[in-house]
Amino acid sequence: MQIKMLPIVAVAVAWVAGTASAQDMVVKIGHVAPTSGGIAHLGKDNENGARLAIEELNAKGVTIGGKKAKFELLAEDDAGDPKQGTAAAQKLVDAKVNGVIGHLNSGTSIPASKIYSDAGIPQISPSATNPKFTRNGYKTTFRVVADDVHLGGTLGKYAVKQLKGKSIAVIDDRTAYGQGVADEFEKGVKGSGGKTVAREFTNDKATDFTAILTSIKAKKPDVVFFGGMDAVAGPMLRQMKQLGISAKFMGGDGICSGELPKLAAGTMADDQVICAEAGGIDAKDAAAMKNMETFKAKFKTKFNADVQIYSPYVYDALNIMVAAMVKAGSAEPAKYLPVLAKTEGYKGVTGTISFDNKGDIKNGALTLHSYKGDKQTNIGVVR
Ligand code: ABU
Repeated sequence: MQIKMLPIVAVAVAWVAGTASAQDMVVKIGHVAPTSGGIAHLGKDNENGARLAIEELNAKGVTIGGKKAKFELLAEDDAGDPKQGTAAAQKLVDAKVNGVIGHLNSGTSIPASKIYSDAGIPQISPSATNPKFTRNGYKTTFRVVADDVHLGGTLGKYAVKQLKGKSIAVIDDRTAYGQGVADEFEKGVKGSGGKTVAREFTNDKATDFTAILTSIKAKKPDVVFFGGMDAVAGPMLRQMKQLGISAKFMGGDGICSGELPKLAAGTMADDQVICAEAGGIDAKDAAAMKNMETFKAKFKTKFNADVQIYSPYVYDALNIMVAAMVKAGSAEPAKYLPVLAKTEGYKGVTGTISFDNKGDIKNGALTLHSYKGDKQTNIGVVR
């Protein structure tokens, strides 16, 4: 065997570098959202929340079990499609990620949760609100937002009690999220003594709602609820205006974006739209509001974009996962998962986060918003 001799200086440098890298560890965090398709603007918002968290963690320097951690983001696009969602999940499992933040949609997060559970990899969704997500008994599944029972039920009650809706129409996009939140909204309306006069459906890629809106118009609704995302709600609002339907328009977190006024092309009247973010902080909590403003300013500086909906929730979810790794002294899923499950009182930019025994946020907040012109306005936090 021929031994190639290195100059002494090179040997010394290699030894130092070798020592340093032996003490370092790479922690791979998977992220999945639709960064293509109709809600790509929301998917990119989520992904940027993860990028900001990773960049800060690497800049700060985090030690896990005595080793300096270098965090890497493995970002996947599932296009909001359940099949692509499971393919993305399998790809991340094969890449041996230490944890996953995502997916954005309930329709992708739910089937993907089985894949992560089978692999023992913790998954925190920052935005999937269908209650089934955390009700399959998987120990690896968590979310940092309130669910559709809370969202739909609260909005249904609001439609009857606050808006005094007498003739309420409901439309959904037949996705796991849209149909589920619309069902809960209907229950909330009925539970508050109100009445729904129409139930119609479309799909999450539709652009023409003339037939269902014409049918709804005949029922003279004073409130229209839409279970679905902003990319469909925007054109629906445009067509409501064209058809002369001036009813209040309500929706869950999926329509509650900064982009909605643009998607509706300026057809939203002031205070016509009421939506609920599936989390949020009380405007009276000055310190929490300041933290959120700081987050939004950092986000704007880094990405030259405003927060849409979920990027602060992604940011918190990723930091909660890393905090559990630090506390457990290990980034191995089996070692930090029990610590993650016991997360209690984590102070994030979206508020205080604790998990219950299903992996749901305890005492999750909702923030009701409306719009004036192209600006979102805050109505208030309800729990
Ligand atoms: N929560 C609304 C958007 C994501 C989802 O649940 O499908």
